Amino acid sequence: MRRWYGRSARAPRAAAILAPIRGITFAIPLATLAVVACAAPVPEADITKGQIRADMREYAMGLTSAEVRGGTVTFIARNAGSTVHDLVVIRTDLAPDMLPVDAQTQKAKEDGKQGAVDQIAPGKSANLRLELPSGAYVVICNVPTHYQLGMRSALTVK
Ligand SMILES: [Cu+2]
Repeated sequence: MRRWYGRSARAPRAAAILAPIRGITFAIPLATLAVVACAAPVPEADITKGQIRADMREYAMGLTSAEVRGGTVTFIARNAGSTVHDLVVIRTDLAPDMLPVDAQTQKAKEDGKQGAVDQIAPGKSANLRLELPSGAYVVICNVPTHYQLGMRSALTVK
């Protein structure tokens, strides 16, 4: 008898706890669908016109081309991630993962910086047009720690 009473007393409590959890698991797939449906189309980048799209996410910097001819180069900095990112173009002979990092700011040193776009919100794109002479470049995100976490990519201007 004791056992029976014990179970029946607990049962309604368990149901009350489960009800909101069920609501959450149902809401998450719906929210994901809404975000995907509203996402902006991926901007086209035509390398024959000197256009390179930089796809930024946690924590990678993907370039649609690793080589481009010298002259006017347009970077389409696209934040495909879920946090704010920057795009910084640096002319350097150092390997992409060898830029010195400032221990205080946790940012890579920007010696040789050619241009930048700051604070690109998730889902947004911004264009950066630069005149680039031939040489070796590294394209990075310099939000503190993002460079070290892998947001860097090599670019050769021919
Ligand atoms: Cu970043």
